Amino acid sequence: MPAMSNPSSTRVAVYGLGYVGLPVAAVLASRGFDVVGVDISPRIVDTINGGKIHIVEPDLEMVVHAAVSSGKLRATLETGPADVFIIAVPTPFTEDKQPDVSYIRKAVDVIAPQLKKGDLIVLESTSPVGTTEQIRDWIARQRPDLDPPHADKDESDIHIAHCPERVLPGSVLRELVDNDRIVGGISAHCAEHAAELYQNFVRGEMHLTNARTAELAKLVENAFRDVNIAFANELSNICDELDINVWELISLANKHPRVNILSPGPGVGGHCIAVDPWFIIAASPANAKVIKAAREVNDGKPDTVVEKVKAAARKLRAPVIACFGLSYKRDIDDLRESPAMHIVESLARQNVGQLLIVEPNLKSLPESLAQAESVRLVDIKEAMAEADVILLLVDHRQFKRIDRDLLKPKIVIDTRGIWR
Ligand code: SAJ
Repeated sequence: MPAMSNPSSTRVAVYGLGYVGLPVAAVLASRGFDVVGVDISPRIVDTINGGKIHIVEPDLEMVVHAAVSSGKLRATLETGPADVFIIAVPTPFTEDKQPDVSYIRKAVDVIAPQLKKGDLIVLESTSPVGTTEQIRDWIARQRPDLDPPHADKDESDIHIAHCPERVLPGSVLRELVDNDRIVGGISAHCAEHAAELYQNFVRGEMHLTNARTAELAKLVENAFRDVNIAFANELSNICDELDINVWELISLANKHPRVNILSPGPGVGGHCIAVDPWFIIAASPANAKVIKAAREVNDGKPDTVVEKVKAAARKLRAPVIACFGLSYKRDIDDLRESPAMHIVESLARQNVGQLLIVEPNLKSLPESLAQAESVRLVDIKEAMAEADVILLLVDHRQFKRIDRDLLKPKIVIDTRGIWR
């Protein structure tokens, strides 16, 4: 499949400059496209136009800085016409665990008036099944002058496809280029047009399909991981009850050639794995039984950890508890759906003791904790000197290097098994 013929004369507008949109925008700019990044936050727009980034992601700042300096990437609050529109906005869920596609709707409302014949719209955001077709219907209502794509029709004035992002936070730049991509078009031509775009920077294979299959494939990938992590978390609960070391157990079971159990932890966080399975459950509640049970096991894990800490604190007169890590996983600053945050907030709310937080990826505590009197952000040294209870929540690389002898006199609750 040929790459898009002339990147320098193709303008790409990327909506949403977050963990997905910003790397995509920067990489497209580095391949010579004329890229406009659109975000609703003036702070994010200013940061990027200054050649800097607002998130922690290895090497990304370098690529953004180069793209901005070369004039190929600029961020803006308002948009104009483009040839390609990429939507990379959040798709959270509501309180009753229903998908919320309102950010996509808002982006489409801004894009629709700017569309012209031949334009391509790509939805990168993880989305419930049917969203790409929904985008087509929203546009058709606003732009009756444009012939919209349909599965059973070869030609259309515009093309719409879903090309779900699959990058792992912490390895985004490598995975953006190396991973295979699923490209789901509303029609076959839509998929081909989107694949041409991605061909410019993706070294992995392109797999063309329809939009609904692409939507479900993305959700299923994350549900698969959630179910497997739930299995590990359930094992850790069983092992606690039976007084067996779960880490030893898993490493022994994994010696079997067809067994590969993942690692238990304090719960599952992030904006993807803890969220996406609910989109499947909402769409097919009667069938998604294992997927739902897995969500419940993983969501229950933070409270199990809180109970362990409370039991340890009860043995002390004025407990000082050092909580190592707040982010949802190692070596990033992302706090979204973080089980560590949930645990620390719960301990603070219940006044379990004085809480010393160690989080090398943050310069200050998030607002929900900054106000609490009993909570302080400290460095590793201070935490080790003052705490009676050491609660390991995130396996950041700095924590792995801690001298095991310093841990000996402490009550250690290691939810990730890094000090075993
Ligand atoms: N976790 C465990 N035990 C494990 C592995 C992970 O407790 O053995 C926890 C992590 O600590 C974290 C959560 O699970 O709290 C999720 O972390 P992750 O590294 O598995 O995944 P994410 O959420 O950072 O990224 C996922 C990836 N999906 C898959 O691996 C199937 C990524 O490829 C997706 O692009 C991303 O979701 C997304 O945006 O959907």
